[in-house]
Amino acid sequence: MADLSAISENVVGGKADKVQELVKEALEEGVDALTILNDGLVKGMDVIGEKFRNYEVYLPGLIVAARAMKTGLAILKPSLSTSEAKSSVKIAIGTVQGDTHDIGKNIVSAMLEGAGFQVKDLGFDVSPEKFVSEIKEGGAQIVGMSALVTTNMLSMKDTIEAIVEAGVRDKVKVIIGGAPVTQEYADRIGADGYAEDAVSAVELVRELFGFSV
Ligand code: B1M
Repeated sequence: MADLSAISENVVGGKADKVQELVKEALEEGVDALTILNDGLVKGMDVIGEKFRNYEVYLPGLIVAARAMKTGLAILKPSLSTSEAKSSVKIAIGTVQGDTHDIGKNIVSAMLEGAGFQVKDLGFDVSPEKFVSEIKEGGAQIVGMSALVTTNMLSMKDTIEAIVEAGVRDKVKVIIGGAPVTQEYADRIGADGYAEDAVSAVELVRELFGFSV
């Protein structure tokens, strides 16, 4: 029986090889990819985040844990993205300017892709101008922004303002998320929606486009 707590522990310990092995084993045993993600990998990141906040680990520890998480996520990704039906909805998603945290954004991106949407992942540290050009030139109908550092949330506001200034606000729905982000903040900056996690992000996009959830 797959031991998902061992996956969390090895994420915390930054043991990428072990994480890779355990994630593969769990998949082979038929454990659902989303369960492995939430109860194994994400749980490990929560633990390391708490330790970082309490000065029990420092930046190098955080970096190796993030690397281990990403190794596991890479193995899970094909199982998270299993949808056959492709929707015509185009989504441009990225972590906002100044912010390099991309693990959560990568999960949201994979889940949206898995749900059949056409996702363009812009990576991290994405400028407002880049988002605007994805709407104007790339035809994005949804812009998804992620932020993990509280001060970088301001870049979400700046991006919405840039979209308004470029005259394309009516062409796009803006959705935001990330650990410090809230529905209240989304309302305040004029975003069309907020999602707490990747599953809710998929539901939100479906709702915004009138698909059944
Ligand atoms: Co950083 N970091 N980090 N970090 N880091 C946090 C965010 C922090 C809370 C840690 C802490 O103090 N406890 C803190 C921010 C404090 C604050 O602002 N309130 C912090 C800090 C301070 C920093 C640095 C400044 C540290 C330094 O240099 N001194 C630095 C900042 C660099 C920068 O961005 N400019 C930094 C760097 C790093 C690493 C590079 C080491 C690494 C990131 C690696 C990477 O992403 N490639 C890292 C990590 C790993 C973390 C923690 C531990 C974990 C983040 C994570 O991956 N969580 C984090 C503490 C924490 O959050 N517990 C922390 C797992 C992930 C699955 O969850 O990203 O929340 P999350 O995504 C979820 C939801 O939020 C949601 O769905 C996802 C899946 O369910 N979601 C969306 C996310 N985006 C969404 C978009 C949507 C919808 C939903 O719609 C578009």
